[in-house]
Amino acid sequence: MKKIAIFLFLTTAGFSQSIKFRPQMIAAESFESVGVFDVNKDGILDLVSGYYWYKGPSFRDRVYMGPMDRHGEYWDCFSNLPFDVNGDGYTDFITGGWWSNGIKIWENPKNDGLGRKA
Ligand SMILES: [Ca+2]
Ligand SMILES: [Ca+2]
Repeated sequence: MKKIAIFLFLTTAGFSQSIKFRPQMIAAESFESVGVFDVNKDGILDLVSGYYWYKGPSFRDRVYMGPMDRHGEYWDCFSNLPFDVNGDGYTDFITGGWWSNGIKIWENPKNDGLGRKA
């Protein structure tokens, strides 16, 4: 089983100090990629991976976003690129996979979740 792990940025000040990382277990789900951006615009970075987003800073609470296609052992989400596609000030994300032969835009509906846009 694949596991999602991120490395937290633990620097305290300046560029002259060394950067330290520590692994943190987020969830046991297995997806192909993860994006990092502020989903709910509270000033805290969140994680988006597969059909969930995980609320920062603890990433313990997850929000289901909607169905996602699966092909064998792979999910059709080989990237999670944050971008405000519709220019409303809320970050959406762009994903795509080998089997979909295209890209998909998940539009941020400005509340506590994300939805799929054709
Ligand atoms: Ca946030
Ligand atoms: Ca947007």
